[in-house]
Amino acid sequence: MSPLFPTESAPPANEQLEEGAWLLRGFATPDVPALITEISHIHEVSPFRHLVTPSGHTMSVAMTNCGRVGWVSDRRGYRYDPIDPDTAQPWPPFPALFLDLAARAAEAAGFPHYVPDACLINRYVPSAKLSLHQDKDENDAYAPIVSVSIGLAATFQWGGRRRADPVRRMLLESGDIVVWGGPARFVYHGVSPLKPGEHPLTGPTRLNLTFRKVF
Ligand code: MD3
Ligand code: FE
Repeated sequence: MSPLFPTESAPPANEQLEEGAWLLRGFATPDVPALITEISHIHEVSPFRHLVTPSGHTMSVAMTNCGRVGWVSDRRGYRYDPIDPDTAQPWPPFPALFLDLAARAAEAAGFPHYVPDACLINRYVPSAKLSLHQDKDENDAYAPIVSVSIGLAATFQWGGRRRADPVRRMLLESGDIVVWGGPARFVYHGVSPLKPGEHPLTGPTRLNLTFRKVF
C-alpha cells in the first residue's frame, strides 16, 4: 500500500553531530544552480589556484575566495589577506545569496546573527584531497564555520580535538551544509581523495564553500 505521506517528500531531519556541530542535509539544494553561477563569476575575477603550503607542498585542491579577506598560503605561512596575491586586487565581494544562505544555515544550527567576513572556495577534481587539519587562523573562536558542498559527493573525515583522536567518516553530497561552531570549532577534519564521477551540474568536480568569521 502506498503511504499517504510518502517519506520521500519529507525534508531530511537536521542531525546533530556533536555539541555545536550540525549536519543540514540538502539545506542548500534549491540554491545550488545559483551558487554555481556565482562561483563562476568569482573565478573570472579571482581564478582558482593551487596554493603552496609553508612546507613547499602544492595543494591538490584549487582555491579562491570572496569577501573582505581571503585565506592564502605560501612559503611564508598561512594568513587572511584583503588582497588577492594573484591579481593584486581585493577579492570579489560576497554575493547576496552567499550571506543569506550562510546566515540561514547558522541560524538553523543555533548561531543567530551570523555575519561572516570570508568565504574560502575549494575545487576538487578526482584524487584531490584535504589532509586532516584544524582551522585556527580566525580570531573568533566561537562563531561557526559554515560549509556548503556542491557537485560530486566526498567522504568527509571528522575527528576530535587532538590529531590522534578517532576519525569518523561521512559522505557529504551536493546541497549538504555542515555548521561547526562553539565547542566543535577546533575539531580535526579533512576530505578523502575525491572519487571519479560525473555530476549533472559540475561535471567531474566538487566545490565547497566555507564561510568564516575572521575578525
Ligand atoms: C570542522 N574544507 O576549507 S568543509 C577547509 O570540504 C575545509 O572542502 C573541507 O576543511 C571541504 O578548511 C571541509 C567542513 C569543515 C570546514 C571547516 C571546519 C569542517 C570543519 C572547521 C572546524 C571544524
Ligand atoms: Fe578546514
